[in-house]
Amino acid sequence: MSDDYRETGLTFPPGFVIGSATASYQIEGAHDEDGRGPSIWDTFSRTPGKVWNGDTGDVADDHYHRWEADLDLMQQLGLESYRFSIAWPRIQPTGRGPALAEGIAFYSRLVDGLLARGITPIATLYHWDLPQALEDEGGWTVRSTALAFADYARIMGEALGDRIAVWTTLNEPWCSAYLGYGSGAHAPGRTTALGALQAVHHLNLAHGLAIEALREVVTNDPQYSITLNLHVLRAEAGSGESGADALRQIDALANRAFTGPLLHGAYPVDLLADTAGITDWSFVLDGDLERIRQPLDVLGVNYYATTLVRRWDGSSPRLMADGHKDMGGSPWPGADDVEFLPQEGPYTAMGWNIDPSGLYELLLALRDEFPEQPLMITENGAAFDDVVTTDADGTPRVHDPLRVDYLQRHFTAAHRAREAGVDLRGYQVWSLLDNFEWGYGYSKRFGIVRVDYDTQERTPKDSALWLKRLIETRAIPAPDDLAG
Ligand code: IFM
Repeated sequence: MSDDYRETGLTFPPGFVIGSATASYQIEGAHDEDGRGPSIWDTFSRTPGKVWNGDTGDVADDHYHRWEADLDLMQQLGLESYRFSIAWPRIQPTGRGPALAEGIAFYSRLVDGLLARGITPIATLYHWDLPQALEDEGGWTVRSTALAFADYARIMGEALGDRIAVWTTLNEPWCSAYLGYGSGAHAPGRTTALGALQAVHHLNLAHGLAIEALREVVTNDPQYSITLNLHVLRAEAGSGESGADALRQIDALANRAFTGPLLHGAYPVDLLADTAGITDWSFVLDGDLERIRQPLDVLGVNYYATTLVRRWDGSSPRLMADGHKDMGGSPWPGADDVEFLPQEGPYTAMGWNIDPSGLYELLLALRDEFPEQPLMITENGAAFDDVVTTDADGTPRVHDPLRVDYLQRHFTAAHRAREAGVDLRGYQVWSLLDNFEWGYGYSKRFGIVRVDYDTQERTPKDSALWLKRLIETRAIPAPDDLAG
Protein backbone atom coordinates (compact mmCIF):
# COMPACT_ATOMS: atom_id res chain seq x y z
CA MET A 1 0.00 0.00 0.00
CA SER A 2 1.55 3.30 -1.03
CA ASP A 3 1.59 6.11 1.52
CA ASP A 4 0.85 8.77 -1.05
CA TYR A 5 -2.45 7.19 -2.09
CA ARG A 6 -1.25 6.85 -5.70
CA GLU A 7 -2.51 3.36 -6.36
CA THR A 8 -3.76 1.84 -9.58
CA GLY A 9 -5.83 -1.22 -10.35
CA LEU A 10 -8.02 -1.07 -7.22
CA THR A 11 -11.49 -2.08 -8.33
CA PHE A 12 -14.94 -0.81 -7.43
CA PRO A 13 -17.84 -3.25 -7.64
CA PRO A 14 -20.82 -2.82 -9.94
CA GLY A 15 -23.40 -0.81 -8.04
CA PHE A 16 -20.79 1.65 -6.75
CA VAL A 17 -22.17 4.62 -8.67
CA ILE A 18 -19.54 6.79 -10.32
CA GLY A 19 -20.55 10.04 -11.92
CA SER A 20 -20.20 13.77 -11.78
CA ALA A 21 -21.99 16.77 -10.27
CA THR A 22 -23.01 20.34 -11.06
CA ALA A 23 -25.39 22.94 -9.60
CA SER A 24 -28.06 25.08 -11.23
CA TYR A 25 -26.76 28.61 -10.67
CA GLN A 26 -23.23 27.54 -11.54
CA ILE A 27 -24.07 26.19 -15.01
CA GLU A 28 -27.56 27.04 -16.24
CA GLY A 29 -27.49 30.72 -17.22
CA ALA A 30 -30.84 31.87 -18.70
CA HIS A 31 -31.32 33.84 -15.52
CA ASP A 32 -34.46 35.64 -16.65
CA GLU A 33 -35.97 33.15 -19.08
CA ASP A 34 -39.28 31.33 -18.92
CA GLY A 35 -40.40 33.20 -15.83
CA ARG A 36 -37.45 32.39 -13.57
CA GLY A 37 -37.39 34.79 -10.64
CA PRO A 38 -34.27 36.36 -9.17
CA SER A 39 -32.31 34.40 -6.61
CA ILE A 40 -30.05 35.70 -3.88
CA TRP A 41 -27.07 34.89 -6.10
CA ASP A 42 -28.43 37.12 -8.89
CA THR A 43 -28.63 39.96 -6.41
CA PHE A 44 -25.33 39.23 -4.71
CA SER A 45 -23.33 38.82 -7.90
CA ARG A 46 -24.66 42.15 -9.14
CA THR A 47 -23.52 43.89 -5.98
CA PRO A 48 -20.13 45.52 -6.67
CA GLY A 49 -17.23 43.87 -4.89
CA LYS A 50 -18.96 40.63 -3.99
CA VAL A 51 -17.75 38.40 -6.85
CA TRP A 52 -14.37 38.56 -8.54
CA ASN A 53 -14.36 40.37 -11.83
CA GLY A 54 -18.04 41.26 -11.40
CA ASP A 55 -18.97 37.83 -12.80
CA THR A 56 -22.59 36.66 -12.60
CA GLY A 57 -24.46 33.47 -13.46
CA ASP A 58 -26.48 35.22 -16.16
CA VAL A 59 -25.04 33.00 -18.90
CA ALA A 60 -22.70 30.64 -17.07
CA ASP A 61 -22.35 27.46 -19.18
CA ASP A 62 -25.61 28.16 -20.98
CA HIS A 63 -26.65 24.68 -19.90
CA TYR A 64 -30.31 25.73 -19.92
CA HIS A 65 -30.08 25.79 -23.72
CA ARG A 66 -27.35 23.19 -24.20
CA TRP A 67 -28.66 20.55 -21.82
CA GLU A 68 -29.18 17.96 -24.53
CA ALA A 69 -25.63 18.18 -25.85
CA ASP A 70 -24.40 18.12 -22.26
CA LEU A 71 -26.33 14.90 -21.67
CA ASP A 72 -24.74 13.43 -24.80
CA LEU A 73 -21.36 14.40 -23.42
CA MET A 74 -22.14 12.67 -20.12
CA GLN A 75 -23.07 9.56 -22.04
CA GLN A 76 -19.86 9.73 -24.09
CA LEU A 77 -17.92 9.92 -20.84
CA GLY A 78 -19.76 6.85 -19.59
CA LEU A 79 -21.11 8.53 -16.47
CA GLU A 80 -23.30 6.24 -14.40
CA SER A 81 -24.90 9.08 -12.48
CA TYR A 82 -25.39 12.82 -12.71
CA ARG A 83 -25.93 14.96 -9.64
CA PHE A 84 -27.65 18.21 -10.58
CA SER A 85 -29.62 20.80 -8.65
CA ILE A 86 -33.00 22.36 -9.28
CA ALA A 87 -33.24 26.15 -9.28
CA TRP A 88 -36.06 26.95 -6.87
CA PRO A 89 -36.79 30.34 -8.57
CA ARG A 90 -37.29 28.53 -11.88
CA ILE A 91 -40.11 26.60 -10.24
CA GLN A 92 -41.54 29.28 -7.94
CA PRO A 93 -40.22 32.70 -8.96
CA THR A 94 -40.95 34.19 -5.54
CA GLY A 95 -40.50 30.99 -3.56
CA ARG A 96 -44.25 30.61 -3.07
CA GLY A 97 -47.28 29.87 -5.14
CA PRO A 98 -48.00 27.64 -8.09
CA ALA A 99 -45.23 25.98 -10.05
CA LEU A 100 -44.16 27.38 -13.38
CA ALA A 101 -44.84 24.83 -16.09
CA GLU A 102 -41.70 25.86 -18.01
CA GLY A 103 -39.48 25.24 -15.01
CA ILE A 104 -40.96 21.83 -14.34
CA ALA A 105 -40.69 20.96 -18.03
CA PHE A 106 -37.00 21.81 -18.12
CA TYR A 107 -36.09 19.45 -15.29
CA SER A 108 -38.51 16.83 -16.51
CA ARG A 109 -36.80 16.79 -19.92
CA LEU A 110 -33.43 16.66 -18.23
CA VAL A 111 -34.39 13.67 -16.12
CA ASP A 112 -35.97 11.86 -19.06
CA GLY A 113 -32.81 12.54 -21.04
CA LEU A 114 -30.66 11.09 -18.30
CA LEU A 115 -32.79 7.98 -18.01
CA ALA A 116 -32.85 7.51 -21.77
CA ARG A 117 -29.05 7.48 -21.67
CA GLY A 118 -28.89 5.08 -18.75
CA ILE A 119 -27.63 7.73 -16.31
CA THR A 120 -28.97 7.72 -12.75
CA PRO A 121 -30.47 11.10 -11.73
CA ILE A 122 -29.43 12.45 -8.34
CA ALA A 123 -31.41 15.64 -7.69
CA THR A 124 -30.51 18.29 -5.16
CA LEU A 125 -33.40 20.57 -4.22
CA TYR A 126 -31.31 23.44 -2.90
CA HIS A 127 -27.81 24.38 -3.97
CA TRP A 128 -27.90 27.95 -2.70
CA ASP A 129 -30.17 29.80 -5.17
CA LEU A 130 -32.84 30.97 -2.73
CA PRO A 131 -35.61 33.05 -4.34
CA GLN A 132 -34.80 36.67 -3.54
CA ALA A 133 -38.39 37.30 -2.41
CA LEU A 134 -37.90 34.83 0.44
CA GLU A 135 -34.66 36.49 1.44
CA ASP A 136 -36.55 39.77 1.57
CA GLU A 137 -38.76 38.15 4.23
CA GLY A 138 -35.73 37.08 6.26
CA GLY A 139 -34.26 34.21 4.26
CA TRP A 140 -32.91 31.29 6.25
CA THR A 141 -32.96 33.31 9.47
CA VAL A 142 -36.74 32.83 9.62
CA ARG A 143 -38.82 29.72 10.03
CA SER A 144 -41.21 30.55 7.20
CA THR A 145 -38.46 29.84 4.65
CA ALA A 146 -38.24 26.25 5.90
CA LEU A 147 -42.02 25.91 5.52
CA ALA A 148 -41.88 27.33 2.00
CA PHE A 149 -39.10 24.88 1.17
CA ALA A 150 -41.32 21.97 2.14
CA ASP A 151 -43.99 23.22 -0.30
CA TYR A 152 -41.39 23.47 -3.04
CA ALA A 153 -40.14 19.96 -2.23
CA ARG A 154 -43.69 18.68 -2.54
CA ILE A 155 -44.07 20.32 -5.95
CA MET A 156 -40.88 18.70 -7.17
CA GLY A 157 -41.83 15.35 -5.67
CA GLU A 158 -45.15 15.47 -7.52
CA ALA A 159 -43.42 16.42 -10.77
CA LEU A 160 -40.38 14.13 -10.75
CA GLY A 161 -41.19 11.69 -7.99
CA ASP A 162 -41.60 8.82 -10.37
CA ARG A 163 -38.08 9.11 -11.81
CA ILE A 164 -35.49 10.51 -9.38
CA ALA A 165 -33.23 7.85 -7.86
CA VAL A 166 -31.75 9.97 -5.05
CA TRP A 167 -33.26 13.12 -3.56
CA THR A 168 -30.83 15.38 -1.79
CA THR A 169 -32.55 18.12 0.14
CA LEU A 170 -29.70 20.58 0.73
CA ASN A 171 -26.19 21.00 -0.50
CA GLU A 172 -23.72 22.04 2.19
CA PRO A 173 -26.01 23.86 4.64
CA TRP A 174 -22.78 24.89 6.40
CA CYS A 175 -22.08 27.25 3.50
CA SER A 176 -25.65 28.53 3.28
CA ALA A 177 -25.70 29.38 6.98
CA TYR A 178 -22.19 30.46 7.90
CA LEU A 179 -20.95 31.97 4.62
CA GLY A 180 -24.35 33.40 3.70
CA TYR A 181 -25.30 34.92 7.05
CA GLY A 182 -22.05 34.90 9.07
CA SER A 183 -19.02 35.82 6.99
CA GLY A 184 -20.90 37.42 4.12
CA ALA A 185 -18.73 35.66 1.52
CA HIS A 186 -21.80 34.05 -0.04
CA ALA A 187 -25.25 35.35 -0.86
CA PRO A 188 -27.12 37.00 0.72
CA GLY A 189 -23.95 38.46 2.25
CA ARG A 190 -25.27 39.10 5.73
CA THR A 191 -22.87 39.16 8.67
CA THR A 192 -24.35 38.37 12.05
CA ALA A 193 -23.54 35.49 14.38
CA LEU A 194 -27.19 35.18 15.39
CA GLY A 195 -28.38 35.07 11.79
CA ALA A 196 -25.90 32.29 11.00
CA LEU A 197 -27.15 30.12 13.88
CA GLN A 198 -30.79 30.78 13.07
CA ALA A 199 -29.99 29.74 9.51
CA VAL A 200 -28.37 26.51 10.72
CA HIS A 201 -31.57 25.50 12.45
CA HIS A 202 -33.97 26.57 9.74
CA LEU A 203 -31.92 24.72 7.13
CA ASN A 204 -31.95 21.60 9.27
CA LEU A 205 -35.70 22.01 9.71
CA ALA A 206 -36.18 22.57 5.99
CA HIS A 207 -34.43 19.28 5.34
CA GLY A 208 -36.72 17.37 7.68
CA LEU A 209 -39.88 18.98 6.36
CA ALA A 210 -38.84 18.41 2.77
CA ILE A 211 -38.24 14.71 3.31
CA GLU A 212 -41.65 14.40 4.96
CA ALA A 213 -43.24 16.16 1.98
CA LEU A 214 -41.38 14.07 -0.58
CA ARG A 215 -42.30 10.82 1.14
CA GLU A 216 -45.98 11.73 0.89
CA VAL A 217 -45.97 12.28 -2.86
CA VAL A 218 -43.30 10.28 -4.66
CA THR A 219 -44.44 7.17 -6.44
CA ASN A 220 -41.15 5.36 -7.02
CA ASP A 221 -38.82 4.11 -4.29
CA PRO A 222 -36.05 6.72 -4.12
CA GLN A 223 -33.25 7.21 -1.67
CA TYR A 224 -33.36 10.30 0.57
CA SER A 225 -30.26 12.21 1.48
CA ILE A 226 -28.62 15.47 2.43
CA THR A 227 -25.13 16.56 1.44
CA LEU A 228 -22.80 17.95 4.11
CA ASN A 229 -19.35 19.48 3.74
CA LEU A 230 -18.08 17.98 6.95
CA HIS A 231 -14.79 19.50 8.07
CA VAL A 232 -11.80 17.25 8.70
CA LEU A 233 -10.22 19.08 11.61
CA ARG A 234 -6.77 18.77 13.02
CA ALA A 235 -5.29 20.58 16.00
CA GLU A 236 -1.83 22.08 15.64
CA ALA A 237 0.83 19.61 16.76
CA GLY A 238 1.87 20.38 20.30
CA SER A 239 -1.11 22.64 20.97
CA GLY A 240 -2.21 20.36 23.78
CA GLU A 241 -5.49 20.77 25.58
CA SER A 242 -6.17 24.25 24.27
CA GLY A 243 -5.74 23.00 20.69
CA ALA A 244 -8.01 20.05 21.38
CA ASP A 245 -10.63 22.39 22.79
CA ALA A 246 -10.41 24.68 19.77
CA LEU A 247 -10.93 21.62 17.60
CA ARG A 248 -13.92 20.56 19.66
CA GLN A 249 -15.50 23.99 19.34
CA ILE A 250 -15.07 24.15 15.57
CA ASP A 251 -16.23 20.55 15.22
CA ALA A 252 -19.46 21.51 17.01
CA LEU A 253 -20.10 24.45 14.67
CA ALA A 254 -18.94 22.83 11.45
CA ASN A 255 -20.03 19.24 11.82
CA ARG A 256 -22.12 18.37 14.83
CA ALA A 257 -24.49 21.33 14.37
CA PHE A 258 -25.75 19.26 11.43
CA THR A 259 -25.04 15.61 12.24
CA GLY A 260 -26.36 16.15 15.78
CA PRO A 261 -29.96 17.00 14.89
CA LEU A 262 -29.98 15.09 11.60
CA LEU A 263 -28.68 11.79 12.89
CA HIS A 264 -28.84 11.91 16.70
CA GLY A 265 -31.94 14.07 17.12
CA ALA A 266 -30.33 16.82 19.23
CA TYR A 267 -28.03 19.82 19.04
CA PRO A 268 -24.74 19.15 20.82
CA VAL A 269 -24.71 20.43 24.39
CA ASP A 270 -21.30 22.06 23.90
CA LEU A 271 -22.55 23.94 20.82
CA LEU A 272 -25.39 25.41 22.87
CA ALA A 273 -22.97 26.36 25.64
CA ASP A 274 -20.35 27.85 23.29
CA THR A 275 -22.98 30.04 21.61
CA ALA A 276 -24.97 30.98 24.73
CA GLY A 277 -23.71 34.55 24.48
CA ILE A 278 -25.29 34.83 21.02
CA THR A 279 -28.58 33.00 21.40
CA ASP A 280 -30.58 30.75 23.68
CA TRP A 281 -31.67 28.77 20.60
CA SER A 282 -35.32 29.50 21.42
CA PHE A 283 -35.99 29.37 17.68
CA VAL A 284 -35.85 25.58 18.05
CA LEU A 285 -39.52 24.79 18.69
CA ASP A 286 -41.13 21.74 20.22
CA GLY A 287 -41.22 18.94 17.71
CA ASP A 288 -38.54 20.37 15.41
CA LEU A 289 -35.87 17.87 16.38
CA GLU A 290 -38.15 14.90 15.72
CA ARG A 291 -38.92 16.24 12.28
CA ILE A 292 -35.28 16.94 11.44
CA ARG A 293 -34.17 13.43 12.32
CA GLN A 294 -35.33 11.53 9.27
CA PRO A 295 -33.88 8.15 8.35
CA LEU A 296 -31.41 8.81 5.54
CA ASP A 297 -30.86 6.20 2.87
CA VAL A 298 -27.56 7.78 2.09
CA LEU A 299 -25.58 10.64 3.62
CA GLY A 300 -23.82 12.79 1.02
CA VAL A 301 -20.24 13.70 1.86
CA ASN A 302 -18.35 16.52 0.14
CA TYR A 303 -14.62 16.60 0.74
CA TYR A 304 -11.87 18.85 -0.60
CA ALA A 305 -9.25 19.62 2.06
CA THR A 306 -8.47 19.59 5.78
CA THR A 307 -8.60 22.37 8.40
CA LEU A 308 -5.93 23.08 11.02
CA VAL A 309 -6.81 24.97 14.21
CA ARG A 310 -5.46 26.18 17.51
CA ARG A 311 -6.60 28.55 20.25
CA TRP A 312 -5.57 32.17 19.52
CA ASP A 313 -3.69 33.79 22.37
CA GLY A 314 -3.92 37.30 20.94
CA SER A 315 -0.16 37.86 20.89
CA SER A 316 -0.01 38.29 17.10
CA PRO A 317 -2.60 38.95 14.38
CA ARG A 318 -5.15 36.15 14.18
CA LEU A 319 -4.57 33.66 11.35
CA MET A 320 -7.69 32.85 9.37
CA ALA A 321 -6.52 30.38 6.72
CA ASP A 322 -9.82 28.50 6.74
CA GLY A 323 -10.05 28.40 2.95
CA HIS A 324 -12.86 30.97 2.68
CA LYS A 325 -12.89 34.46 1.26
CA ASP A 326 -12.59 37.12 3.92
CA MET A 327 -15.56 39.45 3.43
CA GLY A 328 -15.56 41.04 6.83
CA GLY A 329 -17.78 38.82 8.95
CA SER A 330 -16.97 35.55 10.68
CA PRO A 331 -18.18 32.15 9.55
CA TRP A 332 -17.48 30.82 13.05
CA PRO A 333 -20.03 32.29 15.51
CA GLY A 334 -18.67 32.53 19.03
CA ALA A 335 -15.23 31.24 18.02
CA ASP A 336 -13.33 34.50 17.68
CA ASP A 337 -10.46 33.06 19.66
CA VAL A 338 -9.80 30.16 17.32
CA GLU A 339 -7.07 30.44 14.68
CA PHE A 340 -7.07 28.64 11.35
CA LEU A 341 -3.53 27.81 10.31
CA PRO A 342 -1.96 27.47 6.89
CA GLN A 343 -1.30 23.83 6.02
CA GLU A 344 1.35 21.89 4.22
CA GLY A 345 0.94 21.74 0.43
CA PRO A 346 0.59 20.93 -2.34
CA TYR A 347 -2.37 23.17 -3.00
CA THR A 348 -5.08 23.52 -5.61
CA ALA A 349 -5.82 26.80 -7.38
CA MET A 350 -8.22 27.57 -4.51
CA GLY A 351 -5.24 27.50 -2.15
CA TRP A 352 -6.71 24.40 -0.51
CA ASN A 353 -4.26 21.75 0.68
CA ILE A 354 -4.38 18.38 -1.04
CA ASP A 355 -4.66 15.57 1.47
CA PRO A 356 -6.46 12.36 0.53
CA SER A 357 -5.84 10.95 4.00
CA GLY A 358 -8.43 13.49 5.18
CA LEU A 359 -11.09 11.81 3.07
CA TYR A 360 -10.12 8.41 4.39
CA GLU A 361 -10.25 9.67 7.99
CA LEU A 362 -13.59 11.35 7.46
CA LEU A 363 -15.22 8.24 6.03
CA LEU A 364 -13.90 6.08 8.84
CA ALA A 365 -15.01 8.57 11.49
CA LEU A 366 -18.52 8.54 10.02
CA ARG A 367 -18.52 4.75 10.00
CA ASP A 368 -17.52 4.73 13.65
CA GLU A 369 -20.14 7.27 14.74
CA PHE A 370 -22.96 6.10 12.46
CA PRO A 371 -22.23 2.43 11.69
CA GLU A 372 -25.58 1.80 9.98
CA GLN A 373 -25.46 4.91 7.77
CA PRO A 374 -24.65 4.37 4.06
CA LEU A 375 -22.51 7.13 2.56
CA MET A 376 -21.88 8.60 -0.86
CA ILE A 377 -19.17 11.05 -1.91
CA THR A 378 -21.34 13.68 -3.55
CA GLU A 379 -18.48 16.06 -4.34
CA ASN A 380 -14.74 15.78 -4.63
CA GLY A 381 -12.49 17.45 -7.16
CA ALA A 382 -10.06 20.29 -7.66
CA ALA A 383 -9.56 23.60 -9.40
CA PHE A 384 -6.32 24.12 -11.28
CA ASP A 385 -5.12 26.72 -13.78
CA ASP A 386 -5.64 24.63 -16.88
CA VAL A 387 -3.81 25.24 -20.13
CA VAL A 388 -5.37 24.50 -23.51
CA THR A 389 -3.09 23.05 -26.18
CA THR A 390 -3.83 22.02 -29.72
CA ASP A 391 -2.97 18.73 -31.41
CA ALA A 392 -1.37 18.75 -34.88
CA ASP A 393 -4.82 18.19 -36.38
CA GLY A 394 -6.22 21.18 -34.51
CA THR A 395 -8.01 19.22 -31.77
CA PRO A 396 -8.01 21.20 -28.50
CA ARG A 397 -6.64 19.35 -25.47
CA VAL A 398 -6.45 20.06 -21.79
CA HIS A 399 -3.74 17.99 -20.17
CA ASP A 400 -4.53 18.34 -16.47
CA PRO A 401 -2.17 15.93 -14.71
CA LEU A 402 -2.65 17.64 -11.36
CA ARG A 403 -6.41 17.02 -11.44
CA VAL A 404 -5.88 13.41 -12.57
CA ASP A 405 -3.44 12.95 -9.71
CA TYR A 406 -5.91 14.51 -7.26
CA LEU A 407 -8.66 12.17 -8.40
CA GLN A 408 -6.43 9.11 -8.43
CA ARG A 409 -5.40 9.77 -4.84
CA HIS A 410 -8.92 10.45 -3.60
CA PHE A 411 -10.40 7.43 -5.38
CA THR A 412 -7.67 5.43 -3.67
CA ALA A 413 -8.75 6.89 -0.32
CA ALA A 414 -12.35 5.95 -1.09
CA HIS A 415 -11.33 2.43 -2.00
CA ARG A 416 -9.33 2.05 1.18
CA ALA A 417 -12.30 3.25 3.21
CA ARG A 418 -14.49 0.62 1.59
CA GLU A 419 -11.90 -2.02 2.36
CA ALA A 420 -11.99 -0.82 5.98
CA GLY A 421 -15.72 -1.53 6.09
CA VAL A 422 -17.21 1.84 5.19
CA ASP A 423 -20.56 1.44 3.44
CA LEU A 424 -19.65 3.86 0.65
CA ARG A 425 -22.08 3.66 -2.23
CA GLY A 426 -20.69 5.99 -4.88
CA TYR A 427 -18.53 8.93 -5.93
CA GLN A 428 -19.61 12.05 -7.79
CA VAL A 429 -16.72 14.13 -9.11
CA TRP A 430 -17.02 17.90 -8.77
CA SER A 431 -17.53 19.13 -11.37
CA LEU A 432 -18.64 17.99 -14.78
CA LEU A 433 -18.12 21.44 -16.30
CA ASP A 434 -16.01 24.47 -15.50
CA ASN A 435 -18.52 26.85 -13.97
CA PHE A 436 -19.34 29.88 -11.81
CA GLU A 437 -17.30 29.30 -8.66
CA TRP A 438 -19.36 31.57 -6.41
CA GLY A 439 -17.35 34.48 -4.98
CA TYR A 440 -14.48 33.66 -7.36
CA GLY A 441 -16.62 33.88 -10.48
CA TYR A 442 -15.24 32.08 -13.52
CA SER A 443 -11.61 32.37 -12.43
CA LYS A 444 -11.50 28.92 -10.81
CA ARG A 445 -11.97 25.88 -13.00
CA PHE A 446 -13.16 22.70 -11.29
CA GLY A 447 -14.49 20.98 -14.42
CA ILE A 448 -13.32 17.70 -15.88
CA VAL A 449 -14.69 19.28 -19.05
CA ARG A 450 -13.33 22.66 -20.08
CA VAL A 451 -15.81 25.35 -21.02
CA ASP A 452 -14.69 28.15 -23.30
CA TYR A 453 -16.84 30.96 -21.97
CA ASP A 454 -16.62 32.90 -25.26
CA THR A 455 -17.83 30.10 -27.52
CA GLN A 456 -19.39 27.70 -24.95
CA GLU A 457 -17.33 24.95 -26.55
CA ARG A 458 -16.85 21.93 -24.28
CA THR A 459 -13.53 20.04 -24.26
CA PRO A 460 -13.14 16.95 -22.10
CA LYS A 461 -9.91 17.31 -20.15
CA ASP A 462 -7.58 14.37 -19.57
CA SER A 463 -9.27 13.98 -16.16
CA ALA A 464 -12.57 13.29 -17.92
CA LEU A 465 -10.92 10.64 -20.10
CA TRP A 466 -9.28 9.16 -17.02
CA LEU A 467 -12.63 9.01 -15.23
CA LYS A 468 -14.20 7.42 -18.29
CA ARG A 469 -11.49 4.76 -18.20
CA LEU A 470 -12.15 4.17 -14.51
CA ILE A 471 -15.84 3.66 -15.14
CA GLU A 472 -15.16 1.37 -18.14
CA THR A 473 -12.72 -0.85 -16.29
CA ARG A 474 -14.06 -0.38 -12.71
CA ALA A 475 -10.39 -0.08 -11.70
CA ILE A 476 -8.32 2.99 -10.82
CA PRO A 477 -6.32 3.66 -13.98
CA ALA A 478 -2.70 4.78 -14.19
CA PRO A 479 -2.51 8.57 -14.71
CA ASP A 480 -1.69 8.18 -18.41
CA ASP A 481 -4.33 5.52 -19.04
CA LEU A 482 -6.95 7.64 -20.74
CA ALA A 483 -10.03 6.45 -22.61
CA GLY A 484 -9.89 7.12 -26.35
O1 IFM B 1 -18.35 24.82 -6.41
C1 IFM B 1 -18.58 24.39 -5.11
C2 IFM B 1 -19.93 23.70 -5.00
O2 IFM B 1 -20.96 24.51 -5.43
C3 IFM B 1 -20.18 23.31 -3.57
N1 IFM B 1 -19.08 22.58 -3.01
C4 IFM B 1 -17.76 23.10 -3.19
C5 IFM B 1 -17.52 23.43 -4.64
C6 IFM B 1 -16.10 24.00 -4.83
O3 IFM B 1 -15.95 25.16 -4.08
